[in-house]
Amino acid sequence: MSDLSKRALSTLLGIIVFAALSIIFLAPKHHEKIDFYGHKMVFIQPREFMMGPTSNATEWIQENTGRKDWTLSSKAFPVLINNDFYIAKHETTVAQYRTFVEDTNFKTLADRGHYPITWDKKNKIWARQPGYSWANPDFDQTDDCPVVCLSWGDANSYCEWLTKKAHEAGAIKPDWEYRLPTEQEWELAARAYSSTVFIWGDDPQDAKFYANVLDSTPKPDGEEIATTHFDWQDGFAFTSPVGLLQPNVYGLYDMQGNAWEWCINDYFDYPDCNTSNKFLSSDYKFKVLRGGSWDNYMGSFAVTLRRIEKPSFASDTTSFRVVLAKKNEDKELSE
Ligand SMILES: [Ca+2]
Ligand SMILES: [Ca+2]
Repeated sequence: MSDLSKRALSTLLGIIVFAALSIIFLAPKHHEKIDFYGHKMVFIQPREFMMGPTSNATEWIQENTGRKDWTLSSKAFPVLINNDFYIAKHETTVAQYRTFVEDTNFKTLADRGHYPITWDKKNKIWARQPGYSWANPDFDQTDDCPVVCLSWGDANSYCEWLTKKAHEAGAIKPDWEYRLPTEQEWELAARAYSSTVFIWGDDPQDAKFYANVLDSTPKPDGEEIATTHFDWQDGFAFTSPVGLLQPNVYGLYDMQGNAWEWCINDYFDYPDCNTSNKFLSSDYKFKVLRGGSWDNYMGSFAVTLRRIEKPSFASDTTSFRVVLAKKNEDKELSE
């Protein structure tokens, strides 16, 4: 090979190596999936989207749930999310929450005597019953099931701990944090690019592919199943391990069903809310849960449906998933 050819080959190799290194080091970092303490995170592209029920969704929810107080919106409205954020692929699990409790000796509201709502089999009512908590719900769970029986504060405390751990480990930038999603972020992530009643379309029967719902799976103790339930058996009378069914377009699992998910912002009326992605301090003392659970039937799975509860509310259906985002200096939380 002539010197000229060798130089040409060397130059070519140099270009290839430079191009490869450029791809590795100069590619947008924000598309990386960050996995800290087992939280696999998915980047959600900031953009404007239509939040709240489309007209057909509003009609459908009101006809099928009779719970207008959970929707309170007559039409969809545009929301601009202009901050980068990641959202966890999965609900937070029993094992993840246990790591937090063991590290901090944290006491949830239930551990302090404010027991979660569970099903009173004797009196056949939902009631606060002593003894139940995230570590001991009223049914068996495996470590990879969503942790339940959590109040808003119980969920928020986990996020604060995770942020502290991540900063200590240098896993996230100092001005980023783990926290609960805003409703805007949750709904954008859940909908992906859909405008249908459910994340999978308009047919509630397709829930069987995407969501652990209230179905006809027999209860282990032979307990009677509520009369309004889906007529298939998904094999789970209570929570299921996270990620068993199909994800949405973003690759997020159990956005509908399995466990309700707390959002960080105060409850606010639609459409008189700030249409950007703020935390919305207000006079209200309520928070919002999204997505429905193992104990819900059709209406609760409308992607826009809002379950409004006091921050101290907890039941054997309440859980959360984390978001990773730059700290919001504007946030003002009611508590
Ligand atoms: Ca089920
Ligand atoms: Ca869920």
